[in-house]
Amino acid sequence: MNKERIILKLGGSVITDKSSGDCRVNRPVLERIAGELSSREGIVPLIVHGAGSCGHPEAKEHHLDKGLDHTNKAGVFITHRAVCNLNYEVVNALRASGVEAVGIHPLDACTAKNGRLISFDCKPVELLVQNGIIPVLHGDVVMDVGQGACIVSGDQLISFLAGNMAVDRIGLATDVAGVFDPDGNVIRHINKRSAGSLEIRGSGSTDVTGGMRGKINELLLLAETGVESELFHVSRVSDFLDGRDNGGTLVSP
Ligand code: IP8
Repeated sequence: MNKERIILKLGGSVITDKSSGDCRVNRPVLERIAGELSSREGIVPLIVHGAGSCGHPEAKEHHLDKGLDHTNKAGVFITHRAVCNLNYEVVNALRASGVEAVGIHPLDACTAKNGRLISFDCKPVELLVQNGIIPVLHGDVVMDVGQGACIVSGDQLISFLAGNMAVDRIGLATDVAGVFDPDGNVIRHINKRSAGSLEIRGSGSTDVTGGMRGKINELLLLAETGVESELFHVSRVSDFLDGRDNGGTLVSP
């Protein structure tokens, strides 16, 4: 049987508690998702996760989204430490469920220019997948040839991976059911044309990567390269993994 290669993004707001300013990992959610992944033989997943309360507050405090200057160098270490700690928790949850996984840290492997990734050697990720080990990547602070440093979101990483590796499906588990229309109904399908007229509300104020609007912009860029993605509520992860309707929003070319 040919296994399906899937990128699953776990939104920072689903794997952490963003209600307080402090880093709080949502372990029950991580354990549930790890259990879902461990029970699916026909899938080869790549996991990407966001930062939530373990990285966004630090990135904002040190204004790393605006670049590096003589005042915020310590922010590189502090922000990276926060997301790496979260990454360690995600990897541990997977391994505790019997899923072999290892963390990949963008700061170590990526270069950006004015906030956009310009290089990332995907070969180690490809070899991990081929050898049955799940790579777990995350949004991170990345060194930037234009502005010193920047914040690369997990969504931008998905685009990069999908552009440089063979992937069958891409799904983003979030704390909302999808993109909503003004009446509060999930818009089941968006593309570049229909997205132009959408009013998309941002998420919390600590989100330095643009919240839902940033996410949709990134997925539309991905769609322009011919790759579609699905955004759905975290409670529908099993539907996504099994290829059933997940009630969310499909972003397509
Ligand atoms: O939560 C942001 O990644 P995202 C990464 O996917 C940092 O937007 C370090 C704030």
